[in-house]
Amino acid sequence: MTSRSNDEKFTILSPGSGWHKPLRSTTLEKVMRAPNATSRFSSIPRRLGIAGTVLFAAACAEDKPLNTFEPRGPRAESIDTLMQPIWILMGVVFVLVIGVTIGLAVKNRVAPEDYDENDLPEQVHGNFRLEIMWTIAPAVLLAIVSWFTVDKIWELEETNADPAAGECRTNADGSRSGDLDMMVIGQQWWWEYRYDIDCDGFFQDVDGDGDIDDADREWPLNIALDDDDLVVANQAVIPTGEQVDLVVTSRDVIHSYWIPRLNGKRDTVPGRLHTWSIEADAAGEYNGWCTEYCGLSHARMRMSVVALDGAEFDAWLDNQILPAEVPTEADEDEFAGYQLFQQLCMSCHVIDDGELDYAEDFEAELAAGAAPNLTHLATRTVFAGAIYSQYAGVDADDDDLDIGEYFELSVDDNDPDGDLRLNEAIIKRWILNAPDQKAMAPEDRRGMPAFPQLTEEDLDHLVAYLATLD
Ligand code: HEC
Ligand SMILES: [Cu+2]
Repeated sequence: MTSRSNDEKFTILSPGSGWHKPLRSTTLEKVMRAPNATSRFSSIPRRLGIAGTVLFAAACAEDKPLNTFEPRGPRAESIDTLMQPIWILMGVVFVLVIGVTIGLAVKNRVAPEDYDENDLPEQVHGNFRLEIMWTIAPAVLLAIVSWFTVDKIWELEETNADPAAGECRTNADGSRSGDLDMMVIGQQWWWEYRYDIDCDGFFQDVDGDGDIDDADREWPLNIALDDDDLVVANQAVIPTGEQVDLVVTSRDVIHSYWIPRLNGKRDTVPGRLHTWSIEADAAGEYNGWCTEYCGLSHARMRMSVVALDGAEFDAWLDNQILPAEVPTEADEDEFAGYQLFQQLCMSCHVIDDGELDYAEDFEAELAAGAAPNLTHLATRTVFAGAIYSQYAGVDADDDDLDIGEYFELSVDDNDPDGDLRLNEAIIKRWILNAPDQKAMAPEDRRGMPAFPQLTEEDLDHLVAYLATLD
């Protein structure tokens, strides 16, 4: 390396030379003396002002379904309580560090007319006391923060007590006791929920040794999962004011489950069973978004959790566990739709008419292993990874309606007293060409294929049939 001239060395140290390459002092002087030097710097506060206003305005949005700062359940609340003082602490540290830095720079500024290129700052080795201080202070702060954080992590891991024998969310005599356990299965690019309604866990005795143990859980999910559990897709319904314990996992790649208003995130990892929980204080719809990049339609993999008050939830559950009704030949359209569905759709979708053995009847048809269970499709307000509202009230002919609009509408559409019907146009469009609505790879058995052969009449029949699935 060639040695630099004195001039160059000096320039690196000189005040104001924050540019990424050393300027020769002559250039520096030119910049500092340039007539527009002051206006150049005075625009910085203005820019900061604009950036601040934009950030502030963005935070003022009315509808913030993904806002962690507006917790709606004890778990999210508890995270928020931890986060608030940490934000304040970080704010104080930020202001102190930046303030002192700017303050010192301003204090030691040299006016251009006093600038003397031979006036070197005093060369010091350092300040031992200061250095010790700013090593210890952050360490102490971080230790305090981590103490409370680790404590919170344990707290968030707490699950409900295991149900006593014979005590279950839905007892055989119709009574309700015990807590609700739910399995969440991430999937490219939608969510499956399994309700352990008989309180025997999510797995079944595959090897027939009279015990549900790790050996049973090691089977591929499709085979290991309990046939008797209630299976729904994309929209989970939970009772308000009750902690619902979750077991989260995935059928393909790593996803992450996150309903910001109800709890933090938990990754869903294939082959692993992670515990988590959600709880909502009040009835309503709570939305989330897959937060681990999972391929093509990651951005369109949302979640919807609807919390209903106790009695309403029980009614919902009573209905969900009923098998789907098979239309009779008297209902011509529905019956035609049913037949079409059997031909074209049953290779992937499950509609449980009471006769079905989930594990036996559906070998892994898709690489991903399954498609949404449609048994009570019409009782959900959303479909396709919760990106579309299923209900009319949406302008059915408007192709340009964006996701945000569907999203807003799906909240209102959840009104059980509302005058709702399936949004036929949107569902037909989906059936006809799903990959056009949501990027998928059906040729790689990930997602739903298009059915260009279907006529308008076929679609009418299919939708008539799907509408009976309530
Ligand atoms: C090759 C497998 C496959 C076939 C065949 C198939 N689907 Fe699908 N279907 C899927 C998958 C996978 C999804 C989930 C796509 C997503 O949201 O990412 C889906 C989603 C849906 C949904 C939305 C459900 C929800 O809860 O999100 C409906 C409705 C639907 N399909 C109807 C049909 C109909 C009607 C047919 C027959 C004409 C059909 N599907 C054939 C795989 C299939
Ligand atoms: Cu995902």
